[in-house]
Amino acid sequence: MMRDLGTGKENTWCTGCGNFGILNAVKKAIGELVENGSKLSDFAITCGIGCHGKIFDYLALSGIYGLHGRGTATAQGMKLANPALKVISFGGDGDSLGEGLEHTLFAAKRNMDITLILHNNGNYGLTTGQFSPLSEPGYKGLSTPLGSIEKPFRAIPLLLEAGASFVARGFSARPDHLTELIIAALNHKGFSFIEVMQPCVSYNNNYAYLNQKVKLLEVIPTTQAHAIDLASDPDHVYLGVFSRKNLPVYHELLYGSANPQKDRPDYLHRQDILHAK
Ligand SMILES: Cc1ncc(C[n+]2csc(CCOP(=O)(O)OP(=O)(O)O)c2C)c(N)n1
Ligand code: SF4
Repeated sequence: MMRDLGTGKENTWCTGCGNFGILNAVKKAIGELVENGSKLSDFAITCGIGCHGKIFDYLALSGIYGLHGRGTATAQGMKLANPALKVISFGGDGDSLGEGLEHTLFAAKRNMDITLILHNNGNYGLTTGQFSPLSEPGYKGLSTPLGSIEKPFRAIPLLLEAGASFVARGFSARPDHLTELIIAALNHKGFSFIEVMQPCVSYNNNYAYLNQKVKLLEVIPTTQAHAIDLASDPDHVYLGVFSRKNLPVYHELLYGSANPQKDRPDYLHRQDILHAK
């Protein structure tokens, strides 16, 4: 029987929030990996601050509840301290591409062997609907009552340009497809990024729009230019894998196959090194 990764904590997401689909897909993906030989202790999670971050409370996994925008910074530290871990970072669109933009882009640039799951609800949900770097033009919220006049970032082109070696998009209302993407991302060696389109029923209920526009990619695009075109298509929200490349990963460039935690000299040996003349 598949292990239940729930914590029993009271769930405070709004009824109908897309975060539920993401939580279920993550549980299913990790459950399947555990059935196929991984151990729960192989996984570690981190998050930023926002509605997305509450997923930390609902998953019985070890990790660090990060600061706003610092989920990928925390994840990089965890991976470098113990490269044997599969580290998953959960970020919001404001969190990862606003406050934490530089951490996200540099983690991708380094091809850090971690997974970032971006909960893209197109606004700052927890703080009641301010516009985010991914809000569509015209988005009306607390800080843009007349509609946003800014052009949004497109997460997939941004992360592809930054150097992410696995880039995909899922939809919270297609949990089986999302589960497959999460398994593929966790099995990928290198920086894996999944943009999850997620309605925020309270401040940006784009469920009907997304449901009508989503379309599955049939194959992985063979060029970055084609991947960017498809990811930016104004008429469709393509779902699937946009790019998957085998590239050197940061911790191996740094340490080779060593693991600083497991290979750490004991206390007396460290004292000897410290006091050696
Ligand atoms: C440095 C810092 N700035 C601002 C805040 C206040 N704050 C908390 S959550 C949040 C917005 C979260 O939006 P997003 O990351 O898109 O996540 P969502 O709630 O939509 O899942 C803000 C601005 C904070 N906690 N820390
Ligand atoms: S405010 Fe939006 S993102 Fe936050 S729990 Fe409610 S529906 Fe979900």
